[in-house]
Amino acid sequence: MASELGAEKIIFGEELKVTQIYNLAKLTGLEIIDRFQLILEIFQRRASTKEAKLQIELARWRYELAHAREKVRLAKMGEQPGFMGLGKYEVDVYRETVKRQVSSIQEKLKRVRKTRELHRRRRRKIGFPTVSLAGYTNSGKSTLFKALTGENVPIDRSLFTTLSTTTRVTNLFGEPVLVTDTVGFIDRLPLTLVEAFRSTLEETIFADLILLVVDVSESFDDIERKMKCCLDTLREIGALGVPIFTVLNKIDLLSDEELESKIRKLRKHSSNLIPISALYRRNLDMLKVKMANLLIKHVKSSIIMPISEESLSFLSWIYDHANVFKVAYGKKHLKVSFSARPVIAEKIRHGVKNLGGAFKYEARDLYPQIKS
Ligand SMILES: Nc1nc2c(ncn2[C@@H]2O[C@H](COP(=O)(O)OP(=O)(O)O)[C@@H](O)[C@H]2O)c(=O)[nH]1
Ligand SMILES: [Mg+2]
Repeated sequence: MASELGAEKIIFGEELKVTQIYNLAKLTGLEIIDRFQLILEIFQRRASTKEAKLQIELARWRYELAHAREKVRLAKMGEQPGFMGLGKYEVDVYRETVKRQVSSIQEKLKRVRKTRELHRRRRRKIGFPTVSLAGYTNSGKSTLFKALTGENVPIDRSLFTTLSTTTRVTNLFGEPVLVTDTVGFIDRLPLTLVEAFRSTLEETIFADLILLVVDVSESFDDIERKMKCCLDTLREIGALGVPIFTVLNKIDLLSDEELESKIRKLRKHSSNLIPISALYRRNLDMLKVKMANLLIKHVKSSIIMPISEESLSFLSWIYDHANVFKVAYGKKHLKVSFSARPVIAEKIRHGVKNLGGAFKYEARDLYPQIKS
């Protein structure tokens, strides 16, 4: 089949023994990748922090260590000299080298963990509210990610240099919000990859909100098991303080009655259940309003200030930073009503005072107006 398809690699969904990989490679002349290597590669692509990268390297070396004897034996059989580049190593020499690598990485990890907190604080300094999409592979995270961030959002260019490919900006009612697509949970995660998975997930999960994406078209038992596994893991890596919305995705695949009954039973695990279809963009507005309500609570205010060159340039600043509902021009004064995040409203209050105007809070904790 591989030669018929012109395949360059064969990927197995199971873990293979070194001998099996060797024999399959010999038989087909192709690169053989098993479950362990595939998962490792996915993590590697996702890892951007030093810690996550080291954890992955560690997992790779530990795998080498566990299979060293077998590899050397195969290399010595000599049919394929230098198979995996090991031909000239003796078992003990090789094992020693690998062991030294493992302990050197462990040392580095200890040092890296100390700087972890600093790293997190720096991330927060970007200043925008952040959302992480977590959940099992195939639940629809990337589809939702695309649906949320698909439109072009104009934003300061310099921001992009600090963003990875899996973080993008979305526009929530005029406010920029960062969305991160995280590495997916999988069943039968090889034990040796647990740490690598956690640190890859960990770096992306420190957000103001986590959207836990669940494939609600699966059987109830699967949904419940996966949801529990995600929630437990998130708790264990310390994301407990972050609010979690459980997004029940793929509602297009089930009947209303089915959905109702699943929601009823899932309430005991999560109080924030939001049914959507990411693919068919159903209920995305509802999701966005709930996100906005949490991330960008607005206060509604109005100001009056004397018309001057200064106040007009201040008005354009207000346009850039708040949702302006109405501007009314009098002979000498102008009146602006707007909603804005509390910090912005405070800045406006100060600005207006300096310009000799007046500021009034109309209402607090307002949902942002839906613009569209
Ligand atoms: N029917 C249906 N399929 C969906 C929906 N959202 C995602 N999918 C499909 O589910 C599969 C996995 O989606 P993906 O976004 O790659 O999942 P991820 O692994 O969590 O990133 C893809 O084939 C999607 O087209 C949905 O709302 N309805
Ligand atoms: Mg994905």
